[in-house]
Amino acid sequence: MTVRTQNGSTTLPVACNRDCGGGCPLLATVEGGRVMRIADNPAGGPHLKGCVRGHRAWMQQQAPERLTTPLVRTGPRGSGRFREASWSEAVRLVADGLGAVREKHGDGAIISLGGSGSCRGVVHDTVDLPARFLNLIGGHVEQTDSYSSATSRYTQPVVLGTQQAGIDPATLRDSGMIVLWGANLVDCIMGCEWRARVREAKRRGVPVVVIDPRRTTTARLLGTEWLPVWPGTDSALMLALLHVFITEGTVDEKSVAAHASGYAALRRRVLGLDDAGSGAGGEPATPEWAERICGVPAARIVALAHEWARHRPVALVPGLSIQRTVGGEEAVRLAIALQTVTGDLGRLGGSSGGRTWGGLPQPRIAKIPVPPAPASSGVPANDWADAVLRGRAGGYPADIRAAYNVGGNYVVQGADVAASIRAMQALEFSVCHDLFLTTTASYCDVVLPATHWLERDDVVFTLANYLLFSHRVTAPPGQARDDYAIFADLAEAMGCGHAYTDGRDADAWLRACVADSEISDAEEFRRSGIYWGADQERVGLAAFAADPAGAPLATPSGKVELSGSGCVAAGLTATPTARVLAADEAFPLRLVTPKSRFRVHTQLAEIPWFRARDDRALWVSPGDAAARGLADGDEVIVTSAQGTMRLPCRVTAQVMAGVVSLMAGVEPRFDSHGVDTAGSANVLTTAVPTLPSRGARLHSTLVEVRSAG
Ligand SMILES: Nc1nc2c(c(=O)[nH]1)N[C@H]1C(S)=C(S)[C@@H](COP(=O)(O)OP(=O)(O)OC[C@H]3O[C@@H](n4cnc5c(=O)[nH]c(N)nc54)[C@H](O)[C@@H]3O)O[C@H]1N2
Ligand SMILES: Nc1nc2c(c(=O)[nH]1)N[C@H]1C(S)=C(S)[C@@H](COP(=O)(O)OP(=O)(O)OC[C@H]3O[C@@H](n4cnc5c(=O)[nH]c(N)nc54)[C@H](O)[C@@H]3O)O[C@H]1N2
Ligand SMILES: [Mo]
Repeated sequence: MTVRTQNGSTTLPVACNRDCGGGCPLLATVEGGRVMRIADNPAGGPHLKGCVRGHRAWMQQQAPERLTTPLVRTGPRGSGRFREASWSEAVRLVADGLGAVREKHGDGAIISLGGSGSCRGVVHDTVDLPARFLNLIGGHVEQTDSYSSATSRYTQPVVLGTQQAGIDPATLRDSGMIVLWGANLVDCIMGCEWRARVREAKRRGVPVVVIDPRRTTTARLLGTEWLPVWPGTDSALMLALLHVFITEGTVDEKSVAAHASGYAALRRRVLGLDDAGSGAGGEPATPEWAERICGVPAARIVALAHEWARHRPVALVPGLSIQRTVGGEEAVRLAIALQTVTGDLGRLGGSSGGRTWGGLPQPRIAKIPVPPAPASSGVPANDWADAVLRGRAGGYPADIRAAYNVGGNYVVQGADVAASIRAMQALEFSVCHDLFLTTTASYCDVVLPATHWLERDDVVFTLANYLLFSHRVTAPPGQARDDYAIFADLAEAMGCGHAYTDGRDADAWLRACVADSEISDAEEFRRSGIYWGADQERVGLAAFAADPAGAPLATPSGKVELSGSGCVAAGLTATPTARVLAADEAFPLRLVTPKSRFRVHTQLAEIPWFRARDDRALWVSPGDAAARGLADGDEVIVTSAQGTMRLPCRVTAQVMAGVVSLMAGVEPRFDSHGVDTAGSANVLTTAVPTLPSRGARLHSTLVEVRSAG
């Protein structure tokens, strides 16, 4: 379907089917079957803008390193030695490998890994396609939650009774102040409308406070104030803000009585009137108390609280980072508590403090269905390696013997690379679909070449109230195939071909999904590339905020559970507490491992244009560098309880004292002593989860740094 033809080139709507969740409406210009350029689709309007990862996605699609044939492992696992195979041989080997594991160990000994690769397609979805296949062949161990948001997904329903408590970015038009709490919207996108809306608010004179241990691009470009905080200690800062609100009469007592349960206990705790106190020893959560725990000067905490009270409604927009920490559950509950006590929850211009993106329904459209499985069981993503290594004896629901990896590079992106490698070594059989020979693929027995999203027609879900049509604008290289087609062939080889396809190819599924949607004009959707849901200015929980008795929450009290028995039943403390990361003598520095704007996790890392701009150094603050005799560019050794790496450091005031930062997503390269020389963040992280959610704590790592010289 051609939108515009000019000088022999064709321009078609496309959209990244990627994990940043940007939902960026893009236009690809194609000449002679090759994508020449990608730009923003004007149909997205003035606020929806893509980023370098989308505008240059063709570089990934055209990369010479793309896999073009099936590969069968010939060397030891991880050696990267493979031979090429035909599709028919590769499909037979996978069918035989999975069949042998099922025969020997029963159904459900196969774990599904990955999924983020293309996780936003109606048809080409790297979470649902393997699940559909694995459930048809007897079941599998599925990932019950992701690395991204397990802690928030666990905690938010306890407090709010729902996952749907976000806001549409356009509602920032009504905000008096915006607090980006661990949210790096410029680099991470997570909804491509946010940046423009925050920028507009800033131009209007609205204060935009960025709370982050790093002075991020977001702090520099969108912020009016950077408030550095030690990672994994946000709950202390939040309690101290509550302290100022409570002691200075900012709390809207009437609104709190109508909307919240357990405020009295929270208040007692914050004021230190409880034996337990907020911290240890019944101390009140004063700004001075918090300063010692979170590194933010008490005066700045008080100033922030004052500014907050003056500029309501305040939109508190949390990143996912604050919950990917030890005690992240507390940050989730306290962010909601801040919005509840000030009365900005569910109010236009405010927010619930809960997960902001993906927190509201998307337009209705059917997806390729995942059938129920006879023997499925689940393991949280963060636990996958431990589950493989310890199985039932370790309390997991299955003894796992095989891994099916689609759209993930978990050996690199999972916490604790050494444990992940041990887990991959322990498997009897493993298979991977990917576009590239990743580290994870190098540990698999069979690797199958998959297509890029530019090579497929699909509808892409966004985290907002619109859908995107993404056209197939170019052909895959060599013999690369869609994951759907690969699974269809495998299912056929394993005797459930028709059950998998229902007689449809991927395009027929896409037509069926679009037909089963709220989109009335499918042709127009394909032409413009965008379908807008009815309301673009939704405020989650608005009905509850307006009428708490008439539209109660699905919590035991029908209200926001600030504290109480519902929290205890979920394994949380009755009242929120400062459960924080505390540095120790052996490892006095706190490491954060955020996302690079030039990568999607491990993707794009080796594409020359991106590689040239990528920052792979360890950020060290000037004070911490001086204390260790480090100069900018020096090679350093970084150690944690998990591992060791050697890499250059960057001495920069963009990271606060006491914190070091290394962007996640680099493939490890070990020297003969087992020291990573590439700067692969998860060599240092631990897979010990934060409890009770069992979420990842990838931003809670303690390290020491010394000169390598
Ligand atoms: N460019 C790019 N964008 C992405 C992705 C990507 O790989 N690349 N991945 C996407 C995915 S899957 C997700 S889940 C989201 C991730 O979203 P996030 O988890 O929000 O992203 P991070 O970069 O890990 O962290 C965001 C910011 O929080 C800061 N931070 C770290 N720990 C803490 C803390 O304890 N407290 C506070 N206040 N700040 C902290 C970091 O310095 C960083 O600047 O991003 C999405 N967007
Ligand atoms: N230290 C640290 N580690 C982290 C994080 C952190 O903040 N710090 N963040 C965590 C988060 S939030 C997440 S979501 C995870 C993500 O971790 P992963 O899910 O492992 O992310 P990627 O490295 O992007 O791996 C996706 C793979 O899918 C492939 N792929 C892309 N499209 C397709 C497709 O259509 N089909 C197939 N078969 N493959 C495809 C890509 O080539 C890539 O190899 O990382 C986590 N790891
Ligand atoms: Mo994520």
